[in-house]
Amino acid sequence: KNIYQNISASIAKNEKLLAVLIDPDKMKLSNVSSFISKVNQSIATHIFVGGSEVNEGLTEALVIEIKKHTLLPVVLFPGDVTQITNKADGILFLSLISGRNPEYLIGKHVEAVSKLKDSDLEVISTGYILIENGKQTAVERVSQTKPLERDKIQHIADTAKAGELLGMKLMYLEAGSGATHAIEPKIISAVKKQLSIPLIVGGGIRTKTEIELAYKAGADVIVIGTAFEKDEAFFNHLQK
Ligand code: 1GP
Repeated sequence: KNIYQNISASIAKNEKLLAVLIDPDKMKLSNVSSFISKVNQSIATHIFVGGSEVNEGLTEALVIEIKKHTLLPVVLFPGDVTQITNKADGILFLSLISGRNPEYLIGKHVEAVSKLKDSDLEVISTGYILIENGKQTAVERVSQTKPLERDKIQHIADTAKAGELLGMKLMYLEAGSGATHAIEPKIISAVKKQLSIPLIVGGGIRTKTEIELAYKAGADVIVIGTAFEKDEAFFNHLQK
């Protein structure tokens, strides 16, 4: 269990990381083998599994199937406690620090402890910051929180720094799955400047150019789900 250590080591070597996000509600088990073979041939370094709303039981079955086909670390990115399974390697223990709903700041975490204390999952404390994107996202609807305004860049950066000062190990800037616009580079760079922990960026990234811009602005890990769901040919542009 050294997911976090490996992320930090990669960043120290100036290597950029790419996580492919798989939503258990959208991926058919019968498609996992061919999808993962494309992931394996690409520059992807991690597989994240999760979604805002996932039927119980789907996550574990999906993780078991994914693990049959890859050696990449499989990390849970759960929208709810019901998505926790010991079959994965680690879990982003997310606190939605852009919002003010106590359930998503600490409540669900307390519920999760009974599942986590007997598991071998590497638990990685992660600050999760939702940034407005012009339309309501699933995270916003499910968590009943407001995203941070995208033009209040100092406030976004201060929120991220507060998370780091609270001891969070990773910071995740989220535009929302399927966002029309990815997080702007100027937001990424302002946040990065204040942080000394790794920065994850996701939501609405669908081209190689957007990936490069986000890396250049300071993203250490980029998360992409929808673009691969919609068109697996996108992997062809991201070969090793
Ligand atoms: C969503 O950040 C992730 O939580 C990925 O977003 O599905 O838009 O790639 P996309």
